[in-house]
Amino acid sequence: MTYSLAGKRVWVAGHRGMVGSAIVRRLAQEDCEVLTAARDELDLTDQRAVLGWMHNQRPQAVFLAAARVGGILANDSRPVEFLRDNLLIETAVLTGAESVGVEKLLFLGSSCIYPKHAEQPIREEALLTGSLEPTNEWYAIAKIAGIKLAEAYRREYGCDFISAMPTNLYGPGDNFDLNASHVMPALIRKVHEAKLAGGAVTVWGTGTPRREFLYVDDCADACLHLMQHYSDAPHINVGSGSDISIMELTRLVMEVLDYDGPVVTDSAKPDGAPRKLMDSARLAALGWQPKTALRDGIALAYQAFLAGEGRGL
Ligand code: GFB
Repeated sequence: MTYSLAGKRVWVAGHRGMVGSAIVRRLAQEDCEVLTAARDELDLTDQRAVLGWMHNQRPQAVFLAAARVGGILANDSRPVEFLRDNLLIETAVLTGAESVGVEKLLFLGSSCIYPKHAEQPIREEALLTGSLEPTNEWYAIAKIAGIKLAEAYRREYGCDFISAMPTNLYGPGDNFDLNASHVMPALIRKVHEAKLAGGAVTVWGTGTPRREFLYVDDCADACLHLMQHYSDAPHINVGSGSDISIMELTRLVMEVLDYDGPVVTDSAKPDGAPRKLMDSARLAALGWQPKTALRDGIALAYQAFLAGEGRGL
């Protein structure tokens, strides 16, 4: 154990989001005090406000899960928000963390930081070795800047800031707004609605790209594992180790939701990266493995959707 959370004041920035709420759920198993700040209480893009809040609340550990996030269409159509707001959030929180002497901070990025045509499975060393996927380069550059800022604070101020790069996540609290969501919640909603109304399930693009998926509660568990057992500059991939084509995923979601209607593709929508399977061997070497199989995770995500646990419904 390199860092214990026992008895600590732990801030989950972005606690209402899918990842943040999963981290709050996981922290309930730890003996620590969880700090949160509602959006209307603290604007994370306002550096002065964040500094003031952190000086008042004095967190000892921070999970930075707050970010402007979205699927391929949202990223492609709102570049300013995805680049500017994510840069503002990470700068404010990391600067505040150094200022108040936070003992340990974990910064959450995304697998889209890697080059579009990176060798698969993608190792952490692939970062900045090639051009990015155009549909999410704005978000990717913001997240790469966050990794580098965490590294800079470690190097110049000795801050114990680490970075985790999760793959495509899904689960309770996801965004089901079809214009902003990622593919998994979109397919769950589309299949559910096709089942109720009949008709075809529309898949964006060609359905041939492959994606790796990790259930969000597994990601939260991995974040705590890294917080407790990892302390170094390089970012760490957090993946499930296997991928699936979007068309195969569509069939799997239809199986889990018990719907066997027609599937059509919408070639007017982008495919994005052809593949984004990560090599998570470093995380495995630290003693962590995911627990939730894809089929089981989809069933749990569907239950959460039916229970209204999500946004954009
Ligand atoms: O999940 P997704 O939006 O994001 O799209 P990315 C994954 C693949 O699913 C793409 C296809 O090839 C989409 O064309 N797809 C099929 C759909 N049907 C749908 C649909 O109804 N909705 C959506 N959204 N996709 C994201 C980045 O890239 O990965 C984010 O944009 C973040 O910034 C996230 O990094 C992890 O996997 O392509």
